[in-house]
Amino acid sequence: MRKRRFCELELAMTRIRFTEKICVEEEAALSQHHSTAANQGVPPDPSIGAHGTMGIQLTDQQWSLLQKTGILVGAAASLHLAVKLVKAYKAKQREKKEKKESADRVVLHGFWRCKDITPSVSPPALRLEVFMRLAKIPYRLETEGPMSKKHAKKPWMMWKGEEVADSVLCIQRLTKDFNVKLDDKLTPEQLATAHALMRMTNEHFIWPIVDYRFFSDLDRFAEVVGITGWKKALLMVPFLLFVLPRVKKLLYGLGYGRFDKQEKEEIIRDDLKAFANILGKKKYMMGDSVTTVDAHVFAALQQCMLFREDSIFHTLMTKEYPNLKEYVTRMQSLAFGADWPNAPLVYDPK
Ligand SMILES: N[C@@H](CCC(=O)N[C@@H](CS)C(=O)NCC(=O)O)C(=O)O
Repeated sequence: MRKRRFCELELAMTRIRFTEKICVEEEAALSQHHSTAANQGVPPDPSIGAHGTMGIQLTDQQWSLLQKTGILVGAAASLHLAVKLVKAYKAKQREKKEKKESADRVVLHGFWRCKDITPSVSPPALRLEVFMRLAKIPYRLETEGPMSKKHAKKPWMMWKGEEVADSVLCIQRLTKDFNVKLDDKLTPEQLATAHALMRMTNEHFIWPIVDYRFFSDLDRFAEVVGITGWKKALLMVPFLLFVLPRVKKLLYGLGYGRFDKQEKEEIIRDDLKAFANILGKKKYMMGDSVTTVDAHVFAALQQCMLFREDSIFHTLMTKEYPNLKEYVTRMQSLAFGADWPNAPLVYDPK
């Protein structure tokens, strides 16, 4: 829309410039004719400059240039509009198909798989997918779709013809609709602890992960998502120019981005120590049975294991708190089994 207005504005400006140029030329020709006529003592020829500054006479060359400009601008605007219409049509068709499909299974809008490494580099997308596997809910992962209409983020899901944004809201909705009993044995106090743990994981611990990923070892992240060689050179420029400044601003706004390296390492250590102490010798966060909060905690801790071996996350989880590394392995096999890490896009527990 903005581009079309810009094209129209360009066309109008071209016309104005043209008119101005021709008016100036005509005025000059007219005044030269008048002064020559006066010098010669003859009356000026009324046919010269008959249209004055209002009647614009274009030469053939000027007309043809104006027409060509108009045609080019018109063609570009029509092409832009056509592309927009085709995209809108395709999106509508996809939505229609997905609404139908979502009567029987969830369509999970997430990110691409990372071959031989991890099913997702997005903690929220991974937690939703893990939850569906723990609860045996059939789904299809859609990696090419748009961001959610409501939050402009991923993941989101199409379920029963409805778009549900936000992984936590998706989990709550599916728990209700599928009558998921993962947390049924938890006492109100345990439920509250699980809730606090879920919030700490999703609303706090996520930021050290994001910060480390983008500002301490971006090369490793590029490697994990399979962007290497010429693709990396090509994508790095827009990423450095547009994505990283946005993330930096976000982290600064949250406060985490204002800590120095040593302070950040203290925060990471304290959080991992808390996870390790809550887990203790248990198999899962809330006991020996898996519960919903494990989907949240696992999705975050698994991402920490993707960092290089000499990273603070990896070192702590391997050497100081090895129960966390074992937990990640246990959860991986419980949720994905043999599908780890190259899980198929469709999960059908039947
Ligand atoms: N609270 C949301 C967080 C989702 C989120 O932040 N997703 C990231 C990708 S991991 C995203 O879409 N970012 C794009 C953006 O913020 O523009 C959830 O749990 O689903």
